[in-house]
Amino acid sequence: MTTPFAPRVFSGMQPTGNLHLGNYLGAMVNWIAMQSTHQCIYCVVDLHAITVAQDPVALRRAIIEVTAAYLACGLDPKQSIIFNQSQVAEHAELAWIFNCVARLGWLNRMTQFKEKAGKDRENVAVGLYAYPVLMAADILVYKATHVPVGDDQKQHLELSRDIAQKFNMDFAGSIASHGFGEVFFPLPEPMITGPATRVMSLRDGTKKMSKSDVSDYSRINLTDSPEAIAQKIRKAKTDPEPLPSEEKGLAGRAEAENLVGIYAALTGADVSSVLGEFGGGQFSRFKTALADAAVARLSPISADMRRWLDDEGAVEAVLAEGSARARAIAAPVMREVRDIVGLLRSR
Ligand code: AQP
Repeated sequence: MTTPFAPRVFSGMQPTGNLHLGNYLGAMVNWIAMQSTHQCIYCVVDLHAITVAQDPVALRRAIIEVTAAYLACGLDPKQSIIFNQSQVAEHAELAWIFNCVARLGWLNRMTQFKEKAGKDRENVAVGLYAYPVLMAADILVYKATHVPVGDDQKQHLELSRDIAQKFNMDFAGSIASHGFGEVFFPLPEPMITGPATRVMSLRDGTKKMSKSDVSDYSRINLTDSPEAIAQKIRKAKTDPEPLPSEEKGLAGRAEAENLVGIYAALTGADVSSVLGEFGGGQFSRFKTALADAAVARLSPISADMRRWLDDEGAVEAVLAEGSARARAIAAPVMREVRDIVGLLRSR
């Protein structure tokens, strides 16, 4: 089926701490590649970060650091729009409209909310519950068609599609009578195709690597020194068996599978050739090679990040310019949404 929507990419990361290898291999590598094929909009999603308590000073710092990481990884502000979410008020405005479109039953199924709220569900912020609705607004306020993310975001993307579809159906008459075509919002496609779509914790191969894990040893941060990377990999949990020589031997060995997957993603090799090289050997030799590969990939990024952080004003200027460009796309879409819903435009 042909779609009336020009291809456009949107994605974001939360400034809840340092970016880590999971963010990089699960999403960032894809973001960089898509810059040469698509119009891309990359956001630092600061309004998502405040769905859990943040220290204001640390949050401000994290917004700058995550932006510096974007730039150091290779996002190009001339090619792509790079900005922070809270500077474009249309995200929050469309999220409210979508709060009135999304159904409670849909949100009740979101596994990330259940994991993050845990046993304290009565006490968490309403914003944490409504997080996927804001995410739908982030994407759809730009009528984005493609969303490169890690595997953990699959369910949220499905919800974005459900919200877009319900809006298109609920307001079909108004959309047509305003001359906005048959459908107003595209159904955004998840692109879960990074070199490692789910990188797991170095301490527990059944949990995803995460910024908010209390143990810094669970993740490799893009800012870690070569010594810290080597030490974290040396201490990474493994099992007593040697590495298998074939892929099927990784079944039931979550930690081994994770480390081999990371090495394959970093070196561009496939898992079977990694096992061909290291299978039958002890973890120590493999871990040394893994640390070397991680340091080779991340050192230039952390060096470039430090250069950006020496000039915070330059980072803020990138965000200000990106926000103006983002607003120029979002504002007309939001004006049309107001027309469709029956709200008056401001004069
Ligand atoms: N472990 C992971 N493996 C692969 N991809 C991952 N992503 C996150 N963790 C992994 C992808 O990175 C992008 C940005 O994620 P985010 O900042 O929006 O927050 P998150 O998904 O909730 O990541 P964290 O690190 O776990 O943050 P906290 O701890 O603050 O919640 C997304 O595309 C995500 O899929």
